[in-house]
Amino acid sequence: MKEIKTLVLQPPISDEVMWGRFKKGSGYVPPLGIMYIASYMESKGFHCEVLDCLVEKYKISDLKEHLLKNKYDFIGITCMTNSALDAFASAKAAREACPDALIVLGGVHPTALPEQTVKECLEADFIMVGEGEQTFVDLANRLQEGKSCHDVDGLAYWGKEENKVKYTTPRTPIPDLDVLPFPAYHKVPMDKYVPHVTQYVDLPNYPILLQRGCPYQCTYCDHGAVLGRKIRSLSVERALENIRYLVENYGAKGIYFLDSVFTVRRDFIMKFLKELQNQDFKISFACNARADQLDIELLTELKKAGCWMIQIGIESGNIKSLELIKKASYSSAFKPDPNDPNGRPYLLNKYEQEIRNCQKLGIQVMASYILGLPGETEEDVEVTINFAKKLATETALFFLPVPYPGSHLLTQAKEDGGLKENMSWKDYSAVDYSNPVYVNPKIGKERMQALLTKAFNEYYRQPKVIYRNIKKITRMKDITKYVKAFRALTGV
Ligand code: B12
Ligand code: SF4
Repeated sequence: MKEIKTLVLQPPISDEVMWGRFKKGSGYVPPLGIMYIASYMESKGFHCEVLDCLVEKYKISDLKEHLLKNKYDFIGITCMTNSALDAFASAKAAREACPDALIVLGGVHPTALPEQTVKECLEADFIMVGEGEQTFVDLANRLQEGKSCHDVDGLAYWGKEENKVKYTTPRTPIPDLDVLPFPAYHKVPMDKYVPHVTQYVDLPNYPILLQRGCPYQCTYCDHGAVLGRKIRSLSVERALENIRYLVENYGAKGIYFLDSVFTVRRDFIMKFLKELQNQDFKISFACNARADQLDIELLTELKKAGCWMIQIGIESGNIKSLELIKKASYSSAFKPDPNDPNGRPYLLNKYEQEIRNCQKLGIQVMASYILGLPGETEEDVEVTINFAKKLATETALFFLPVPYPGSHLLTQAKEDGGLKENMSWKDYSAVDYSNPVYVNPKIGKERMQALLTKAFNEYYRQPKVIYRNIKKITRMKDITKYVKAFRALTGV
């Protein structure tokens, strides 16, 4: 049987699209999605290379040269919305360099918009919808056996005879994550990965995913499209094994848990944290969480296990906006708090309470906010900026609304009348607002951009934020890191 030569790749993406105003501190994270595909391929007996054009700082010409030199039979390209044009350009380069190769596109963007992606990227033979591991292996098997690929589950493609987009049976998510090998760390240059300066305290620092899926329905997020609403977790044993593997083989001192909501399954995470505390290695870690799920007991366990930072999507200081974006899963969260003499809504009080708990325990918080959501006025944006300033977390990130395909925010933005027509995928950058996809009609583009700059400038010039960050400097090497972070966030 013919041995097929396979590559999965992350396309070259410009720094402007990737990092925009955060360019000065830009960093790189191993692309776990395609690394999972490569290791799964390997576990099924296929050789599969991984090329991360971002960390290699490849331009499209470098990619083409690489493809010409290596002549692959099977090429998979990962694709997010803001960099969809880069993924399409990579597919074109792949087609030119390896004309007979099977070329497929997968990831969040094709999953949200399979029909459109098939039509926009005719160089790709197939678009893969959903999780890619099994679909990719099934295609490799067909290719090796010289059989047709058109009956493999989880695909969309252009039906030449019917002259329309056709679909195969949808692929169901992998139920047991323990069957997956660890991502193919050995296929990427692990020593080149240094994350964004705000995302670590100790290096080397690598990402891990313990759980896939998210049951929440925040309207600005399209996360559910690929990984689904149902939570699937590694077993605690397997999760610890993955960390140990990174510690022993790559000297990891820090971990970033990429799970959309690390604390979503309280029982699982409590058990995991207790076991982590008993290990003979120590790591510092950061994770993503929702404030409405936190409490002092959980935070204490997080701290004891080595958590130095939690990223929390606060998003707004306006309760009507929090309700619009469905930021809580229960409606009482938006109502006045019965225990508050001033009748402030429960969710805002909960945010403040849990941020203060983090501050008490010495866990840093990176809070993110969206300014100018549909329906908001300039005054509402000021309310959010002031709420952020009151919380005074060590780091705050301010974004303008980006209505991703597959998200309900897209409908909300359309109804609001602010969604741009004839936009390009690169306008979806969440950090470069030169040509935003959505402009709040009550505020206007120039004012939205000005408010964003104002938010960053006012926030990081607050003495209590500066003090809180300086207090964290306990080692000489932290000074350079904090200067870098300050410059990255304020753009000075
Ligand atoms: C880590 C991460 C990053 C990292 C690394 C990204 C990377 N390439 O791995 C960094 C910091 C660079 C990043 C940047 C951005 N990110 Co990000 N990121 C994530 C995060 C938290 C985890 C990604 C991950 O590893 N998932 C786990 C793996 C297993 O899933 P996966 O990557 O989706 O891959 C599976 C499938 O999609 C599929 N698949 C993926 N690629 C391919 C390729 C082929 C050929 C096949 C067959 C299948 C396939 O198979 C994989 C395995 O099952 C997700 C949220 C999440 N929890 O998923 C957001 C997320 C993917 N990011 C998002 C966004 C918006 C961004 C940014 C635009 C933010 C910004 N800075 O402005 C940029 C864009 C970067 C870009 N490439 O263009 C959105 C995507 C929205 C969209 N439609 O594009 C997400 C979904 C977050 C959200 N909830 O909105 N991100
Ligand atoms: S923003 Fe986070 S909590 Fe909300 S749906 Fe997306 S992944 Fe889930």
